[in-house]
Amino acid sequence: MSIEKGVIISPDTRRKERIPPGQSRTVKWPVLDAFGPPKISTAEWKLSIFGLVNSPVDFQWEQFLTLPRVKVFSDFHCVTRWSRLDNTWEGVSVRTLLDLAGGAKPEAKFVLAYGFDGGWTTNMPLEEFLAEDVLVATHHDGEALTLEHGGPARLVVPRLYAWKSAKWLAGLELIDRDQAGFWERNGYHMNGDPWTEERFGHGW
Ligand SMILES: Nc1nc2c(c(=O)[nH]1)N[C@H]1C(S)=C(S)[C@@H](COP(=O)(O)O)O[C@H]1N2
Ligand SMILES: [Mo]
Repeated sequence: MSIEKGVIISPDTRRKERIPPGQSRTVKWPVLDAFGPPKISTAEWKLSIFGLVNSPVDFQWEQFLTLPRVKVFSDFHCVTRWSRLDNTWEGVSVRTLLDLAGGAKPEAKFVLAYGFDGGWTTNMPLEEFLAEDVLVATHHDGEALTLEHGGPARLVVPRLYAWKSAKWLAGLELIDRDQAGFWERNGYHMNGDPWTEERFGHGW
């Protein structure tokens, strides 16, 4: 398949075997979440970058849409064993968002992502979060993200299991010590690398 010019290609899509161990391919795109979609109007929508950053910032929807945009081609692996290949996401690189928040303080080592769905969170190492293919997406395969898939905007972290890709993204908090998010408190892995099957167990 041919990929548009200028698209960031997630390195895992270049593997000879693109399906991680214990996964199988789905062509459809299942919907998975803990509580179902929250109600969010773009008028009330706000994305906060806070915690261990030099100048915490909130973006309103209209403002968010004026930020420089990227496209990322990547695969999506859910810990419940389905993998959806060949996704093109469009949105704003988290590197851009962090720059606009004045950059990370030196003691920042982890990130907590917050959803609008009732305090849902997920955690990950700052290093994984800052990979080139991580973005806050507003579009998937050329269409605005539907509410069920996390619209108006969701985090996408292609190199980790899909539960780290927070739907209905409300905030990104940089922290110094790892803190378990919603599924992590319920037994899912603190890191979540699909290639080494970091499905369960805290690693802390
Ligand atoms: N805010 C929020 N984000 C979430 C979840 C959730 O419950 N709330 N579920 C996660 C899980 S377990 C998966 S597999 C993916 C699924 O994304 P999809 O429904 O678009 O396939 O979203 C992740 N992001
Ligand atoms: Mo999941």
